[in-house]
Amino acid sequence: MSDPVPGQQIINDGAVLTDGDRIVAVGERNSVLSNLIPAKADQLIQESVDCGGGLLLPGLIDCHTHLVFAGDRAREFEQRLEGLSYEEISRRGGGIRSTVAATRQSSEETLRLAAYERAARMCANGVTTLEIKSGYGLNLDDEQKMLLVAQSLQDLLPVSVHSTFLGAHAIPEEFLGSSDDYVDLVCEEMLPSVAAQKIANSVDAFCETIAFSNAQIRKVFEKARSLSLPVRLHADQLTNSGGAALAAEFHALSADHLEYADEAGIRALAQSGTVAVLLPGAFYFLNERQCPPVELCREHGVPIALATDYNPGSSPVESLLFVLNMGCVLFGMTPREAVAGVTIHAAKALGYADRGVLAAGMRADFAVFDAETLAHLCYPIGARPAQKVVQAGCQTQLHPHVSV
Ligand code: DI6
Ligand code: FE
Repeated sequence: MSDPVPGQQIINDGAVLTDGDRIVAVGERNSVLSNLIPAKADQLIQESVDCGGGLLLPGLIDCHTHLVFAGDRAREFEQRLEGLSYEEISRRGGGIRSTVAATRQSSEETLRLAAYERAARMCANGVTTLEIKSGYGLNLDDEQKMLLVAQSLQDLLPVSVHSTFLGAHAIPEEFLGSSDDYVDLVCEEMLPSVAAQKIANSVDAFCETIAFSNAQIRKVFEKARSLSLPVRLHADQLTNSGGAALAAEFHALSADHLEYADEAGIRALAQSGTVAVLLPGAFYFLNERQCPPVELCREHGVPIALATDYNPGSSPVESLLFVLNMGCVLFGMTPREAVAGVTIHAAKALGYADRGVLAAGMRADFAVFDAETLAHLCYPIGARPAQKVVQAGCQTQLHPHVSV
């Protein structure tokens, strides 16, 4: 299939040659093999894996999750079914703050075990890079605990973790009525400590009427910039608060959600090179009506990534494959755009130039699916996990009992 976009071409009868954790060559089988001295090809190839005609993609990248948490929000799910809104539940002290209470009470080991189980199921779906946010601790000790748990997952599973400090996620109980004091704590104590310990790769914040104002987020981002930490933003999810423009002003890696972003916001993202991360799981689960501006992103050339937003309150969605389906059905994306959203554009949303594309020099992260075309991958719901997953050049063991 010819396609002008590099890295988005489907090659029939293709092959990938790797050396250690890197790709050496990719293309049609014959041309890949011609990279090798023919007489020595057998000796040079130490291991060959037949993918059985499956669809081999770059390892999938879930660039927005909150998967370290304790407890659940099933009671709030019921309250929403009874007619209460997500914002109203939050104003009554539930929402993010109820997960904060459970997470603070949970030991690092208990959190790790639960997060490990969730991440293992995501890996079985072909995920090889996972972004994980803090934001349910909201004090230095508990934020630190979450970030350490997040980072430790890459020692336990075949996955690379990008950890994100989300101290400005919600105003903690003890700072209700004095949110500026909490923002000062984030800027003066938490951010410097997180940066010194190198436990976060980036900084996120929640810009919303029920969370932090633009002025407060500007303070957090200025501090992050002074510590050389890149930023990203939960922007314009429930209202248009100018979040997209704020993210662009700080050259954020990504602006996430964006349901209520307007054309000025999208134009600003285009100019700053910020990726739009769309989260159809939260849109679906909160029963939202306002779709994010996909067409404006296309018009202005803003790359669109898709992610699970996996969290107990607004998106209890573990499957990035289901997110592909929702991106198509709910947001009108094409299967090709959806797959680009969990590979090449998701890599950009995390600031990575070494993955998300099958090309020489890139990381040897792959997932193989029993699918003929990208449409075959996007259309079933919850049916087929990955058949094979390779991370950093090593084929990973897929545990059937944890696959979904
Ligand atoms: N927006 C979201 O969708 C998640 N965080 C955020 O800022 C929700 C987190 C939660 O409800 O626990
Ligand atoms: Fe989120």
